Amino acid sequence: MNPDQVVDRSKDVSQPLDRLGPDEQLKADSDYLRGSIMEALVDPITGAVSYENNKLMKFHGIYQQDDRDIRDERRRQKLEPAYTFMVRVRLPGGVCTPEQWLKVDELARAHGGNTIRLTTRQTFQFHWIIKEDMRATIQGLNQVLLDTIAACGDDARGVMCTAEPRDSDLHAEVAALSKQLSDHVIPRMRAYHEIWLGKERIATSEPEEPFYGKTYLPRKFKIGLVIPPSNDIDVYTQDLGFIAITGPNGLEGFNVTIGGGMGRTDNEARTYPRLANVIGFIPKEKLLAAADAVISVQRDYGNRAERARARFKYTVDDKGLEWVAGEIESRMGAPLEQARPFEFTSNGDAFGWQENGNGSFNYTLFIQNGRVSNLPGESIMDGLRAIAHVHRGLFRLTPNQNLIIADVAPQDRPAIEALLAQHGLAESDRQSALRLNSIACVALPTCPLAMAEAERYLPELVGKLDAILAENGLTDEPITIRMSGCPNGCSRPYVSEIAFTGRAPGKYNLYLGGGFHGERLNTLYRENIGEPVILEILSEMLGRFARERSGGEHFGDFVMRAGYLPA
Ligand code: SRM
Ligand code: SF4
Repeated sequence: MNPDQVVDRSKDVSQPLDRLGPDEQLKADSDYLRGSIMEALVDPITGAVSYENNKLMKFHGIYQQDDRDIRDERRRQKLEPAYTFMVRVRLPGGVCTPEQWLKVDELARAHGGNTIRLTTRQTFQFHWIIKEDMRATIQGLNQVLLDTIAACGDDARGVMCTAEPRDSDLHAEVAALSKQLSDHVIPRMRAYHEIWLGKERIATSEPEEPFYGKTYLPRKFKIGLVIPPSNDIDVYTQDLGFIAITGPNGLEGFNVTIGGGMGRTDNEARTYPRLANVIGFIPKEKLLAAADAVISVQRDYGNRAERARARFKYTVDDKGLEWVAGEIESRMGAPLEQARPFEFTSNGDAFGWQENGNGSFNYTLFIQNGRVSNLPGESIMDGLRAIAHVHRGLFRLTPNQNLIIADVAPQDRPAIEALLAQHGLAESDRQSALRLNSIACVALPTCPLAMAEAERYLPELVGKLDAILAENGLTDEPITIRMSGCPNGCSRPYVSEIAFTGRAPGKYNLYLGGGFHGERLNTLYRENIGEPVILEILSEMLGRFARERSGGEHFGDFVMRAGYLPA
């Protein structure tokens, strides 16, 4: 056993299955996530897969969906729903090469409805893929060394990392660690290689999943590494976070955060968003050991009976922070050191051209809600394909759904600038600061859980709020605004200064008072309201904010101080 790897991976660690929820039995009976996916893919009778296979395919990074815009019409015509699949790539730290970009672009044009979606966790999603095209899509990704393993499912997901590479050496080191950590924590999943890549099943007496066992984790588990002063990954919303701490010689280690999460269910007070706690410091050499220790605590003590309470944040609250921290220390075989000082200043992106410490440049492109497609006057998809053909650096997807064309050598900058201009992208950041700080989840028409629009509506609402901001001289005032089509919170709304979560078509809960750099949860202000009421409320508040704010005060802090919300 690697001495840094304190969890013994040589035993099958699956929990006993008595008194556990149905998903636990499903996982246990799945033959390590194989189920009958292979057969389902070639079943010509339906465009869908069974309920069980759909659940298992999430571990492979795939979700079955149907086009909700035409669901009723299909029902009227007595047709099965228009089934398609969403495929999510695992992209640690959001880093991809131009070659990988070109392949993603090619696959999206061939199978994914001519569009790519950049997500809030720095990766690509393809939508609209039909069952017959799924293998070709995943094999295409494999050609450029991309995979979709554990992009969803009850396992440790793709690891996030601060996107902005301005302090080049530090960033390179932390980004490399996020990749190493992602490769370390994903399940072994031989099923993935057999089903999608046509590899032979190998008979072996070795345990297939020495760390996870047959039942994997109780629920999804999210990890992120962040480099202050940016808190772009919203580290306090991660199940497990690592805050980079530097000294005179660069990266020394990380403060460890545990127990963050956003999801909640309406009218279910036992579910709630929770900010992570900082539990201590680890030297950088202990990163993998610390992750193993934390994930194994959740594996062994997470709630496997009640899925709605299975996230790590509830384990932390149910068992107690001190107990969980103690268990982590004992599994690490060393105490956590005292957390070290750090400071966050924002969770947004710095747009336009920025110079790196090593003399190269980055261009951060604003991509509204992460939607890469070709729009009239703004051919984002064609433009980025053209740039990928000449770019010699990397692309970095940001946690705010934007894109950094990174590591551009000074002599290459004019060519990139010309292509940005040619495709209508050169002024992507000439927007109100509100729009530049907006995030919306996908929601309709693909998300089965959406109760209201998000991506297709927030841009319009921001346009109306922009008019109010302009009247009050606030166009350049950065305010975070996020919309999710349901309470699950995929846009991380509960740490935003202004947030909406969908309740019904055209109706949202309004939350206010989140911290500007993600340090404070917001509070429910009004329930189930439509656009006229939203505009009326925010018009009054933004007017007062413009007149009464104290120097440099952020909107989220102002609504708290002005007494709109309980202290
Ligand atoms: Fe999410 C489920 C989309 C980030 C909390 N999320 C879903 C599904 C897969 C719906 C489903 O279960 O069938 C959505 C697919 C919609 C579609 O058509 O694409 C979906 N989530 C997304 C994305 C694409 C939103 C986006 O617009 O970018 C993000 C993909 C991230 C990625 O690349 O992995 C996305 N989801 C998040 C985040 C933000 C984050 O992780 O930083 C959260 C809140 C943080 C958290 O997990 O606490 C989030 N998604 C959820 C939840 C609620 C989990 C909970 O604890 O209750 C669900 C529902 C569930 O798991 O049962 C969910
Ligand atoms: Fe779907 Fe809800 Fe997530 Fe939006 S927040 S993508 S509506 S699950």
